[in-house]
Amino acid sequence: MRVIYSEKHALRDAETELYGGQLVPPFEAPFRAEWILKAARAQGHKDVVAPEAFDLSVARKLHDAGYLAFMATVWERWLAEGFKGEAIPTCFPARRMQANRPPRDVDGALGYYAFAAETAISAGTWEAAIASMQVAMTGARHVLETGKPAFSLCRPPGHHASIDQYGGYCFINNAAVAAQAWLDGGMKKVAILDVDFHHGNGTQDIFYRRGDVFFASLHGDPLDAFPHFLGFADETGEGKGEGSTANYPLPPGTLYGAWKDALKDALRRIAAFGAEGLVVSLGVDTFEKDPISFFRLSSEDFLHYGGEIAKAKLPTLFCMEGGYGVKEIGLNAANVLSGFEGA
Ligand code: SP5
Ligand code: ZN
Repeated sequence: MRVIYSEKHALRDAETELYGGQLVPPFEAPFRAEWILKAARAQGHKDVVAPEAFDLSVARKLHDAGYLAFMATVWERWLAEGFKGEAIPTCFPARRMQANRPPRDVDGALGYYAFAAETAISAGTWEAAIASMQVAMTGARHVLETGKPAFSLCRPPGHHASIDQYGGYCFINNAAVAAQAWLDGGMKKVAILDVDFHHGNGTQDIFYRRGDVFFASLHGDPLDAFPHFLGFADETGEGKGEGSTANYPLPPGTLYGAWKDALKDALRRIAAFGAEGLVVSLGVDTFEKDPISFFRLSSEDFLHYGGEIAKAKLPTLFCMEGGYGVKEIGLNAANVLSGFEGA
């Protein structure tokens, strides 16, 4: 399978993540993309290309203009304040406060445009996020033009980035941009299948009121897992989007059997929707040894579910999302691609 990879991912190299009351080295770090690329190559996915130089015009259709302007300048503004650490928000528009006036002050603006505080902004973050989006768009173009599948090795990930908020290690919603690029290129209906351990709150937010993109997500129950405040089964879409969101929250300790049942139901819903293309938000943090997650998939299970996704027989783009800490993230991601092609 064609793999799209940019060395610019390495520009996203924050020193800190707020975790357990400490500033620790981030789980979402450059080694991830390197290990995944190596494992993909080792399984024969050797057609690796660099991304094309797409601008932000498709992203501008999905993300708020004020949000994108903030992201482009926040690091310089933070430095200009004379702060010594990385940019982390401390004050949020909480219940019964006003969330309609982006503050002038950079500290305030961070809280306005972030939904979570674990993700520190550092030098190079925005450049890497744009490169990651280009990786997704280049994969989308390849699938649209050839009908063949592709793996966009996106880093930083994207599925938590909403219309106007970053967090969960995500800044631009790569999978959403890829789906929009397909619609702009002539597809009438697209599906996004999110198999990352965490709910794709950003992707859901972006398409919640639209009828042209079906969003299905299998994830840790928000009552037990990040992002905690979205991803419940009763969220089904709104207005033109009513019925085009499907959430499968699953409990701690979930094994492949129950996970696969949810996957099959999601794929059935996607087929009924009439999607012409499938973007897979591919997180491998469902692995049994993932350091921050609680599903129990084995490396073989990834191979198997790649085959299940292939049964949809749709033009398919895989966009890398999460998966942390352990050597097997490469094996598990490559197994999904190999399972897809072997089916
Ligand atoms: C793309 C992606 O996978 N983003 C995930 C961001 C999760 N960040 C918050 C992690 C909090 C983990 N809490 C773990 C508790 C373990 N008992
Ligand atoms: Zn995740």
